[in-house]
Amino acid sequence: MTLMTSNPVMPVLMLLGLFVLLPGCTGGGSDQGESASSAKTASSALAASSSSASATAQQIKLNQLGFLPGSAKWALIPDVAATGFALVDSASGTVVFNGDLTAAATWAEADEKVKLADFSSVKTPGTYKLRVDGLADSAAFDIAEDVYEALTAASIKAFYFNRSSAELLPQHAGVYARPLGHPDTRVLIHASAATAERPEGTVVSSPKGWYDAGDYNKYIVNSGISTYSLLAAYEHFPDLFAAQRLNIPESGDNIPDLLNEALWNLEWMLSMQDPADGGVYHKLTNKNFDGEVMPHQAISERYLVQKTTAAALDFAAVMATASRIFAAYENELPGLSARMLAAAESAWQWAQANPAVVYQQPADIKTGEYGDRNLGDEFFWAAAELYIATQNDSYYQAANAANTSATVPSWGDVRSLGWISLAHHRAGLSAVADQTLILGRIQGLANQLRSVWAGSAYRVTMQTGDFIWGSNSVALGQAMMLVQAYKLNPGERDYLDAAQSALDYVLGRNAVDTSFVTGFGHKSTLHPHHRPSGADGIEAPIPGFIAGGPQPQQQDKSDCPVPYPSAIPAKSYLDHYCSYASNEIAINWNAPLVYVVAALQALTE
Ligand code: G3I
Ligand code: 9MR
Repeated sequence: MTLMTSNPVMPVLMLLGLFVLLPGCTGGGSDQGESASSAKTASSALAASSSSASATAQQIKLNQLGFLPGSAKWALIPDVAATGFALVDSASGTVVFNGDLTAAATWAEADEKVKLADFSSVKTPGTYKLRVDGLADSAAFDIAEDVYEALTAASIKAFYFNRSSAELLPQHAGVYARPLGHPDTRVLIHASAATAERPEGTVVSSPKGWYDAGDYNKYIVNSGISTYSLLAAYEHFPDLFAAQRLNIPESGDNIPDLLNEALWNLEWMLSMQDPADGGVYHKLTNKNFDGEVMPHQAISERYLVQKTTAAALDFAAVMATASRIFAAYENELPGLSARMLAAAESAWQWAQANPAVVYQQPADIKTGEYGDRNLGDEFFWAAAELYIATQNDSYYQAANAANTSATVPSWGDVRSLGWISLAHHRAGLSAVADQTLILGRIQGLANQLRSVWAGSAYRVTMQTGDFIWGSNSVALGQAMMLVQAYKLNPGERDYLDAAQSALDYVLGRNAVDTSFVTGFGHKSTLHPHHRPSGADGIEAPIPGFIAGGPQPQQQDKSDCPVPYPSAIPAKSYLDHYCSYASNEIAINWNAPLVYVVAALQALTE
């Protein structure tokens, strides 16, 4: 374990004799953040000193972890009189670099005027602070080759912490060990999903998978994009994951841990297919959301609810993707790849026969909907993945590529996942694929994002309309698309720099001066809407989860005992357990974090 010297909470705790492993004070992938942390009070106290909106505006704000030596390095400076800045060595106080600040400009999304400090040219590893006359020094941060290693590991391990049907043992989960919850071996067919073969009330087994988010339900649509994003991270950057050990139960087998973790969910997904017809149930759920209890205390009856076209297509796309990747593990997992491809093709067939079955929430079911009425993007994505996996041209023809645009991926709009896969596999595609179209779609979107970034006072891709539920995943989804453009055009460095800015944004270069990843950074999310983190009696939240992030609709405000500090889009964030609309965690928000941080590590030179 390596201690991250940049975390000022750590020395404070050591002084207090509270040596506990504060998540984020840890390094390495094997045991990060799993030891006790009764330290959250100290951490909260530190955070509280800068909690008012005006105090936040007066902070120098940057990626709280720091930077890879080769990355772009930007900091946000409040609109003070100073025109220059200094980078100082944190320990010695020696100035190592002086630079000019940009002219102040307004970022409307935060209603804030800021200057920027660019110290990208500093590549020497070390621990630094940024200094500007008239302001307190920034907190210390690192420039280091391994600056994101613990984050990459923890953001994947978060999926392990969200496993359904698993006991988390102390040797893997540390203080976050917990009894098995939701075996899901006895789940009932809901009336909405009843068929002749499986009438209402039929008992089926559908174990494993990840809890979707802060709730304990499991939704195929959201599993689709989440699992794909993890698989894509592996497919695109396998070297990064080959030897990574996450200290999960499967560590030490012959399969990379990222794939072991993805398999936990893929096995569940396979069980969500009706063997009689290839259709896929939309979700496995309680009737109502649980209270703030641990998994083993949430024992309501669970149901398989309605087969939908979106579920079938997202399932088909992910299984086709997984079949390609697990083909390399035939010895370890005999027959799995073929089984996945067959499952993908039968789900596709079901969707052909049932092309417009949208989710209709039954009256007695109150949990998440993931309802989506536009299915063109799901058809495109599934067809693209099946084409790549089978090399059968008819799938490409079915994809309707010429009429499909590129957009920032989200659970409800998955078209660009198809473009990502087509571009990645472009060298092996048959003549039917339009290579110019594929590259053009990705570049077209990335160019738009890049120009927003270049013109942004905050130097980010986020704009007002991006501040929706799960806004942090919008930033990361934008970065994923920029990464694709950079993979295609490594000469165009600003694609990568704009993607780095998204990581900077979620790790602290934002309007609330907060690292949204639990356990990472000197001022990070402490009270996520995550039932285990709320109910486990441990102060520190389970590490490695990214909060949804600011968005002005505040759909949860009547459930919150305290008001949001602001209604401005980029500042409408409430770090309180009550805030499911700004502070929940979710698998589809963590997965692009994994992808982006992995991509930056793999691609930054
Ligand atoms: O599509 C409109 C868009 O046109 C408009 O510009 C925008 C303005 O806010 O709203 C968009 O709709 C939003 C939709 O998400 C798509 O982003 C809705 O307002 C918003 O209420 C909706 O939020 C969803 C939320 O569930 C409530 O249904 C989130 O996307 C979704 O991530 C979230 O998912 C929940 C699951 O249901 C249950 N498990 C937890 C999970 C995370 O909170
Ligand atoms: O906890 C639920 C969260 O996972 C969902 O994203 C959210 C929106 O569907 O709903 C949360 O549950 C709340 C419910 O909607 C309203 N009553 C309070 C619940 C939170 O405790």
